[in-house]
Amino acid sequence: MREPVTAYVALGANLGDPRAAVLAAMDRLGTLPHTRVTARSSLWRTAPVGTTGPDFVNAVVALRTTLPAPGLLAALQRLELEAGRERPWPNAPRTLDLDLLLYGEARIASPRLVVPHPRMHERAFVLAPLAEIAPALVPPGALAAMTSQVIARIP
Ligand code: PH2
Ligand code: MG
Ligand code: MG
Repeated sequence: MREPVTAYVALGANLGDPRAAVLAAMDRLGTLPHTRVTARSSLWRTAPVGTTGPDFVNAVVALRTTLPAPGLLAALQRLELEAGRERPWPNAPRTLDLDLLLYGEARIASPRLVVPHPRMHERAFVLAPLAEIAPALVPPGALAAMTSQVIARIP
């Protein structure tokens, strides 16, 4: 039996009913084999970064899992497909995006998966929800340096 690992997954959507999609995905993550959801951030409404289109709903969850990282990635991609994810062009509006941010202390650089997520520390829509559930993982001052990114916690 493998040792359980704490992994962090970023959720995002800006097509269809983003709020419902993100909430449903949080529940679905808890049904993955050998996996529990141990923390959920609030939902955040965020302006698109590096792309155009509707505002996003973003969130982050913590998982405790014994799935290996490639198995977890495959499960995330399956959930995206089940939510109707299409990829007509890079960063196109999407019904659901699930990004593996961190997998324990692992550093992974394979053609299919890079962990820690290479852009997570530039993105307020990742750091704000991550700070709610794992403040120690967000460098002090990081969010304050991103005030140009418009985000609001959904009450
Ligand atoms: N995801 C991206 C690119 N830009 N902007 C916001 N606000 N939220 C996202 O989830 C997001 C983005 C690439 O996956
Ligand atoms: Mg993404
Ligand atoms: Mg993605």
